Amino acid sequence: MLQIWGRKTSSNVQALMWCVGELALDYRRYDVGHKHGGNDTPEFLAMNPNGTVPVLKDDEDTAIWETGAILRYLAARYGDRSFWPQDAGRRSQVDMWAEWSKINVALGFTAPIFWRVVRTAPQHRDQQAINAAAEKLAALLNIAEKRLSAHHYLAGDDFTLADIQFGHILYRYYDIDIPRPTLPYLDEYYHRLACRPAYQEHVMVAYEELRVL
Ligand SMILES: N[C@@H](CCC(=O)N[C@@H](CS)C(=O)NCC(=O)O)C(=O)O
Repeated sequence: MLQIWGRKTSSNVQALMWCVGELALDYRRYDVGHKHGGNDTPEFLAMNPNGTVPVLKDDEDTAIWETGAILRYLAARYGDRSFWPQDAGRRSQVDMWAEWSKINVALGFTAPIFWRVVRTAPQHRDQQAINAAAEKLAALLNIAEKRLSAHHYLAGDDFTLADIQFGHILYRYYDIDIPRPTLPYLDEYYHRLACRPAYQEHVMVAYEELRVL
């Protein structure tokens, strides 16, 4: 059985848990990080010297950290060929969109926007910085919009690992109060993701405990 360390309000843990849910894998998850603590103990740091979540163990000896690496591990080990193609050429397309999503979209949303809106007290909120980050993110989402106007999913017509890396931030993106461009294909795509039981269970999670008032 998989063992997973990480609180369910962490966006990286959500990406991992969504993947675990899609692949219907058995797991035990331990609440670690933020208000739960537990990520600065010698035992935890021996698994992940960065003190961050998530961490995954699929056997007693090997800990894996870095969400992208964990997702690729699960996809390679447990995914089918449409989720994570075996052919290197086809896989490169899924990997490319997954990497793009992690580096640009997720990192362009979480700290510059989500943290500034939800994890910052209203009197300290920098609306100008939020608007600038939202504009930068909109340029990226426009790329996704074009892609989704021609394909059902980000890497093509199958649901793949790229959708996990991209789609896991969309619940929060649509839920918080920020300026959003009109992107009808992205809206439809999000509604398709929101119909998936694993998305509902692991991504559409209340984040009130993170809010700074
Ligand atoms: N690059 C790492 C980043 C991990 C990371 O920053 N995780 C955050 C949660 S999303 C964390 O551990 N924060 C400290 C905490 O929860 O206490 C990854 O992709 O796994």
